[in-house]
Amino acid sequence: MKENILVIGSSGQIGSELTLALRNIYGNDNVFATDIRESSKEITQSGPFHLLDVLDEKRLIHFVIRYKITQIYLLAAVLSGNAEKLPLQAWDINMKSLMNILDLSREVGIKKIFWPSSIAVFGITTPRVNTPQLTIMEPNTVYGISKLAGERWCEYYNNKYNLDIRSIRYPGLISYKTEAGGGTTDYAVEIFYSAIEKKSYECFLKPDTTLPMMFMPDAIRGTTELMEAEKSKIKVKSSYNLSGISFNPEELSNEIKKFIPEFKITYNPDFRQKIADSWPQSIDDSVAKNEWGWKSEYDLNKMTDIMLKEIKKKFESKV
Ligand code: AKB
Repeated sequence: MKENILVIGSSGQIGSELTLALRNIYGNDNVFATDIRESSKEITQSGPFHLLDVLDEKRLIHFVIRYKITQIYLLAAVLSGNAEKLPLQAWDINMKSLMNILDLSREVGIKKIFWPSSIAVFGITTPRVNTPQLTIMEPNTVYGISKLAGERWCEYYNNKYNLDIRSIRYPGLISYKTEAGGGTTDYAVEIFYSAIEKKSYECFLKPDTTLPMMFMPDAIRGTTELMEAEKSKIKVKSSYNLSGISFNPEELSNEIKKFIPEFKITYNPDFRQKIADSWPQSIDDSVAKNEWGWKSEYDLNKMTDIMLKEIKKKFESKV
């Protein structure tokens, strides 16, 4: 059966790359990119793009029926740092968007749904090193609470309505295609732009704040591999732990200095330090490895090399 894929949030950090990866798999015209703001030319000129608000239930269901959508990737969310500034609006957006998609999918029979969870579902009472798939989860951020609630709803719709919803607890994602979007881990994106532009960076986290991170190509491949895995292999109905590279600002700065020796970092922790201190330092992803063969491919050096090269190209193309 022909697959028609709806991507909600194609202008965001994950959506801007996942849309292109899905178009490579399913064909450009079969992947409908949507967002509340215009997406990149790479997306709007390679296949269908529509302005669409996932909170507009009527327009959403008309869109899904009109374009015979069979799979939905819901990537719209307010990330951790921004969510603390507007708690109730962030909760509203993060939860209403998911509930709209879950209920619409049950009603019209969507075959598969992807929804991103996060390491933010863990809190200060969670074991922080090699955080297990099943463990204590007492998040103390709006974003983390919304992601934990979302995981429970995904499992509920999986069990009650047999909806095939699949999810990944993304660590901090690092990419060069879009700039940082209000997350606590986004220092690890901003630092590369600042290193190229100013050979320096003021970091909003302490030097020894170790967090689980992942280069975007690994995250995109992990997402498509999860979505293409045999349904019988997918035993986790909430969200999978996935691990990439764990590092702290000092270690990242030292890696950048291998390519830009004159790079200087300073530290000025802000409100996001408390969020980072409540998150794991590393993740145990053995369940994803065993159930559907997940394996990360990028290390810190390889990621740093590519990030600096690609961001340098972006600056040079603006000249
Ligand atoms: C954030 O920092 O809020 C996100 C996340 C870890 O989910 N990048």
